[in-house]
Amino acid sequence: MKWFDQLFERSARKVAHSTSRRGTLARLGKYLVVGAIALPVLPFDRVNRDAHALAPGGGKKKAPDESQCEYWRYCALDGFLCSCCGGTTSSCPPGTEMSKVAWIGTCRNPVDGKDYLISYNDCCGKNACGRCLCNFNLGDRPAYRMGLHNDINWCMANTSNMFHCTTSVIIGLAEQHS
Ligand code: ABN
Repeated sequence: MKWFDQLFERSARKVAHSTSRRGTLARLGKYLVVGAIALPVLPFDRVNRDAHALAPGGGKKKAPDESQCEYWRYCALDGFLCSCCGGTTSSCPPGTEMSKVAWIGTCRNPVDGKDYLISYNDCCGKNACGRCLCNFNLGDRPAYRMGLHNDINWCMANTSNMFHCTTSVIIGLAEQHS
């Protein structure tokens, strides 16, 4: 039975050799190295990566800065931006009240190329905010046409006539007349 013992011993050694801890680790290390080299060149789909940050022209899109006079909704705004005064583009800062009357302008949204009616309501009840004064006058007409003039304190119909800042509320799409 010696031959049988030898055969068994040899095959046991072979198994032990090929499954040794060092051998397994060496094989694992080899796979890791090959994997690390191969992974970056695999064909990942990167088409949609950063898609949200791409502008139509392919460049990086910057979020519109609503505290800058150049923001499209302010094309006919004359006053202090409420977004710089504790409010937002379309809401008044705490402690002030939206004007009951307003001046309406028409501005083009560069994102969709459409014209929108914008209501420039003043916020009333506190003294002038003094920050982010903007004065764009698209469609503005001289003061004798009051409804077409933007240089007016629209707090005139409120309990307090004190002007604080101006909002830009989107009313809807402007009708196209041909
Ligand atoms: N609508 C803004 C404003 C307020 C007071 C005076 C002029 C303009």
